[in-house]
Amino acid sequence: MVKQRNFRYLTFLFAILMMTGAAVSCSSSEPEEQNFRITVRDGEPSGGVQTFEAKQGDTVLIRYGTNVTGNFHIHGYDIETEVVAGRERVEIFLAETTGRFEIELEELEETVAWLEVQPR
Ligand SMILES: [Cu+2]
Repeated sequence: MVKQRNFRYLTFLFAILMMTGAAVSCSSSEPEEQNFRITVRDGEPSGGVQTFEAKQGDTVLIRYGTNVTGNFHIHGYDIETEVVAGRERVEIFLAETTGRFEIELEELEETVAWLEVQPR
């Protein structure tokens, strides 16, 4: 009799813990600013081709640098940024569209990074 009551109490406690856990993991986080940097040397991204991760609604800030003047193109968002050799340029935009998008050095058709936007 006593054991059964304890069991029921534990089940109840477990259910409460599960619900609390679910509530915490489902709570949507506030939009953030995500900062990234791409440095290209002779058409190759230094440190390799990285994936920049953001969540829908985040502000994305990408710092571009290159030793050869060229256009950086974020596919999907269709944002093109001309970067002059030796001069840093910053592109800021709102990550509204979810998905995985190529960032390309347009003239060389070289993938320099990926932007991955997850649903919030
Ligand atoms: Cu392109």
